[in-house]
Amino acid sequence: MTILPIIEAPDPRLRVISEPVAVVDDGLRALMDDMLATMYDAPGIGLAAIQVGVAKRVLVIDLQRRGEPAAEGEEPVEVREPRYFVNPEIVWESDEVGAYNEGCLSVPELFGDVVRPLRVRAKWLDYDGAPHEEELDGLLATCLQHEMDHLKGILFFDHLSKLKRDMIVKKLTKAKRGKLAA
Ligand code: GNR
Ligand code: NI
Repeated sequence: MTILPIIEAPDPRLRVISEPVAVVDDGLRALMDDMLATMYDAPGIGLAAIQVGVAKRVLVIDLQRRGEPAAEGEEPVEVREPRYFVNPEIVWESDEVGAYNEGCLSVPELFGDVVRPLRVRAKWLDYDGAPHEEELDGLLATCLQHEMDHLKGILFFDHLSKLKRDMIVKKLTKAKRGKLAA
């Protein structure tokens, strides 16, 4: 498994529209393994393939809830629950919306309150190419919508007011200039 470099905004590659996957094969599974390793390393709770430069409709999510301590006095163990979404589609969304203070691995250290439907019904293929359809809520629903935006070249700050968006883009551009000069 390889930890891949994560593309950071502003970068035109993050605006590319991702293409549907034709078959879930070993090559795609290797990409999903690398994406998961990259996401855990970052660390983040989700990653879309385009964030590592691959324009395919593939994303991984692990909300990484902290588990119970294995024994009294010990550190809680990380419960890994990776979820793989290939060719995800939202087939229904709730009228009820909510705001969540979102971040993004491609927008380091910057956050903004994004309003989205609280519940969605989604269809996708899993790691083995098997179809699923489920109604999702909570952070999983928020994260799935955030990741699916990446597949359309949309970043979380595109949902904010122009004032807040401009502020974020300015900070990102400045940070990038600093890195290039270093
Ligand atoms: O790690 C991440 N955290 C997060 C927090 C709130 C809403 C969405 C996210 S996704 C983000 C990882 C990422 O950039 N995925 O594209
Ligand atoms: Ni993101």
